[in-house]
Amino acid sequence: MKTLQTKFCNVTFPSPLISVSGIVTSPQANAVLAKEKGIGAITWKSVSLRERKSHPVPVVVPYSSGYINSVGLQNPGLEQAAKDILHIKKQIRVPLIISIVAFQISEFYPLALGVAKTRPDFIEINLSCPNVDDEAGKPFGTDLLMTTLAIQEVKRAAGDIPVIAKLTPNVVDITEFARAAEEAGADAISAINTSGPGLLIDVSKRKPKLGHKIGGISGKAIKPLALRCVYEIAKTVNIPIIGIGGVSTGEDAIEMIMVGATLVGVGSAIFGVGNSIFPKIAQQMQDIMEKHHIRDLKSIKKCID
Ligand code: RRO
Repeated sequence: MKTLQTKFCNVTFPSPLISVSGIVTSPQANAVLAKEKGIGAITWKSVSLRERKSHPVPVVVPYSSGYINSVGLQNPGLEQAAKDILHIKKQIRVPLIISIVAFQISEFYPLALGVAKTRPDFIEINLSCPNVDDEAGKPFGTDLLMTTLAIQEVKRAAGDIPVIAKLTPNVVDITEFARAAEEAGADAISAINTSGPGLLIDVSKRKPKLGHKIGGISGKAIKPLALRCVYEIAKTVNIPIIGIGGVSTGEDAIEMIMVGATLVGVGSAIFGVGNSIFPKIAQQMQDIMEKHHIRDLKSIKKCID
């Protein structure tokens, strides 16, 4: 049996397959997911300084090529999240990545400091949230200066905890943002967050299917976009990458590693299949490795010119 064990930022992961932020939201459900065979790490739903309620339902809608969502950054806020994290940390044996989200640059330092006190293995900065510092309401991750400032603030608070910058694909040149993230001190990059936003219409009701009308596109539809982004980022920076977007099979995961990812995020497929998607993808990866004489995952990483 080929090993899937993977080193990422000097932390050992039992598998490169990790849950992405925002799919499994309740603390206890994450503790259950962490026990699944083939899972390498858990990523927590983005935490903000203060509690946020969800957008009007439905907040996630499936369609023929994936999903669109507009959950609205629903989370209980830092104080409650810190208690939840400390409680769940005792129950899980895989690395824990805590995602954070802020609406002004000045929020990042106190937020990251509060999260760092819970001693997660990683802090991930979600740079694709609405940015109320900016009148246009753009996510931080579409502005190079904001990307730099957000990462610098989180790095200042995180101490020895490695920081991952989660990039949005909704920019003209994602490599500029990857370079800015590396130069600002990010220890790793995750890419991509949802694409779009998109819109689906219910013809019978003559209205949008999502309660919030528009939302991020995920799942199968964005796999080629994610592969292209990871490919370009891997050519640009020297820090490791978590490849995210439309992964639901072992072949998808191997493709992500071939274009330069070290870890591979699984998101929408958890909605579709449930927690058993992890042992399923892990087994398929091992079968592909056997069939194609792949010694280990390191030997195929970034093998595409
Ligand atoms: O909560 C959301 O609506 C959400 C978040 Br924080 C995110 O990062 N990406 C997304 O598609 N939805």
